Amino acid sequence: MSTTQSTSNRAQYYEQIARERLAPLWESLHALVVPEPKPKAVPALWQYARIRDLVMEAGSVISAAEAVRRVLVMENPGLPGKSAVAPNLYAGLQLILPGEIAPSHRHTQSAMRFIVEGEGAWTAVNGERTTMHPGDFIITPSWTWHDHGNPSIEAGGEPVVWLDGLDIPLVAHLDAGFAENYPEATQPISRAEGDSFARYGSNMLPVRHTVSDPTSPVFSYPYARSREALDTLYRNGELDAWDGVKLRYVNPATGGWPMPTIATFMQFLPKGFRGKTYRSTDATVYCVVEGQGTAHVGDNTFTLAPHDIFVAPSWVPVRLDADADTVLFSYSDRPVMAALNLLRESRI
Ligand code: GTQ
Repeated sequence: MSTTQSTSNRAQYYEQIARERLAPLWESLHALVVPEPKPKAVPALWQYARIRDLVMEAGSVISAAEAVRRVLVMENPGLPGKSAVAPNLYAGLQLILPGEIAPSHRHTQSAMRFIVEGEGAWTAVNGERTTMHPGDFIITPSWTWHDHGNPSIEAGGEPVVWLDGLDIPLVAHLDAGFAENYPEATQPISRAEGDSFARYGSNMLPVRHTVSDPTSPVFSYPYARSREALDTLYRNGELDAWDGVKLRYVNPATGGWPMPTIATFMQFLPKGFRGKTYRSTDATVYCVVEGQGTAHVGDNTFTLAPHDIFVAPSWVPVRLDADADTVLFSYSDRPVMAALNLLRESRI
């Protein structure tokens, strides 16, 4: 049989099977079962100095009340239209102006906030408010009521911007999204600010505490504490050739991650640090807290300044250099990868 004939036979055959909603695996096998990850997501950088004015301008485009959440979503150029920064992760910059409230709701998506700039806004979770300071990491776990607010200008309020990290694309992929609005703009406050931190965030737990779910009972992890820990470890001589000084945030009741789908980290890179190359199957979103340096992510060279955000997709090599003492916050889908036995990493 000639090649042309067999090609046309095949085409005819493919049409026939397509009518039965069947497809030939041998045409797609190589793309389905790959020797190593070939992410559609690409490394990408958002320089805060370029986008800050646009974030602030959102404040005159729409109110927080009308928007519900006034957020500019960071879309990975390799995943257009998907509101995804990586296949399982969402990232956005949320703005809340003095006097505004982002109304209370809950959803099955887990959310974290990392405060970028501005002081004094609050998030309420499970009947407790926490005041935001730059560098704080705050969680709003799956199915917990949460609302955000900012005191009026008269009360000293200023625009506050934070990075939202959620597992929206993962939950969408799993068809497990549920959401509802609270009947009031804000949830009732039932506990004083600082209550859960005192209870769970002091290297102690209530005497009869039992673990009933994987989510951390601490919902605010203040920057001052994290920064001091990194600083102390560095002064004690801790310095990893790949990570600098890197710690992960923890659920103090289990030793696990703060939330089941999102891992978070903070690392210190001393001035002059030239990191070795690392890669991992968890996709990671980084936010520069302090300092300046360079992130080599795949073929990209990202020059870093405070508040810049960049993403390293699965298995893309990452190498970090610091030109000044630098602090990086990051979040990833590592718990998901680890739970599914799909976490691989390589320190090169
Ligand atoms: O603050 O609850 O960026 O529900 C996206 C979805 C923030 C929030 C986002 C959300 C929120």
